[in-house]
Amino acid sequence: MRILFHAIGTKPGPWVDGLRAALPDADVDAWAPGAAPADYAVVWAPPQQLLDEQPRLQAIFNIGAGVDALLPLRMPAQTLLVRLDDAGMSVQMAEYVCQAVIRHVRELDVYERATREGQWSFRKPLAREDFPVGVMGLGVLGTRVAQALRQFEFPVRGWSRSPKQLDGVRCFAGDGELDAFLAACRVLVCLLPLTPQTDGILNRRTLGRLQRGGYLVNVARGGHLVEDDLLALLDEGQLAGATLDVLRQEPPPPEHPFWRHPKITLTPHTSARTDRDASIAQIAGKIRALRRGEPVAGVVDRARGY
Ligand code: NDP
Ligand code: OXD
Repeated sequence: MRILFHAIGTKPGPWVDGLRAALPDADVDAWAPGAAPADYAVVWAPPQQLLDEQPRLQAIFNIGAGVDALLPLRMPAQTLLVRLDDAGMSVQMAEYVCQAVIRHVRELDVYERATREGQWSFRKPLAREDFPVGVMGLGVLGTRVAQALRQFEFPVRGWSRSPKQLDGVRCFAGDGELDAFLAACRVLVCLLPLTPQTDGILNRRTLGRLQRGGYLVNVARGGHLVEDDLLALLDEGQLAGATLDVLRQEPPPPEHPFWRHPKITLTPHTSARTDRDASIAQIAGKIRALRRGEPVAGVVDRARGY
């Protein structure tokens, strides 16, 4: 069995060594143009050339949860496309989103600014019941995030494509229930995959339906957000602020208004990082299962887009 590794912006050495250790009977190499035919590829945002040169791949393992960079590429219909499920990401995402929501509701940024200016003064605490949080996307990550927010006793709502039942979470489903979901939220967390249906879904119309003084946490993909609409809604006071981990262009150009906007907290696509050891263990387990002819979790439905 032969495996190729290629991930843009990532040194291949530790991944290749890790895959060799996890699958001692496999021949594992970093991909280079003209590489000998392989059975599996482990990738992040590969070039079309890799797929064109490797038409016999049985499965392509994406070392992330989102497959939006892979789906536009040409590949044989029978090649399985497999995403990471969780592999250490959901706990990180829960930490990140909870800190963003808590930071906003406890006004920690206001306190930080005040103490830096030498002020030691208290503010009337805000009630978490006044901050219903809506999680868009109740998949592997969204479910864990919704459960973590419940632990802090926030009212939690969720929205997904198909109906869900989650303990303590008021669930909405489908386009028909989107407006009712938004109206029931003051804080909105985006954990949707980027697909033709969800591209630009965070826009003036949808964000304008949140309860006034709303707050946005986008940890999914920059393509979900219409950036000018966010700026306008912040100026108008419809939204109180936003925490953005993802942007349409990463990094944004130096003149981008988000860098210095007082109501926007920006992080560099770091809310849930790929955990190399956990990912290698998961991918190796799936390769072993496929070789035994067993089904594996996390196979992407290409028509659905996630
Ligand atoms: P999943 O595929 O497990 O879950 C996706 C969820 O979105 C599902 O609940 C699905 O509904 C719902 N959904 C999809 N399309 C629609 C739609 N048109 N309308 C309503 N709901 C929809 O994904 P994950 O939870 O694993 O990951 C979510 C995204 O998070 C990734 O695609 C990636 O873009 C992003 N991500 C960002 C990271 C970062 O560091 N910033 C790290 C990791 C992931 P249903 O359940 O009905 O299918
Ligand atoms: C992912 C990501 O999708 O890192 O895993 O954004």
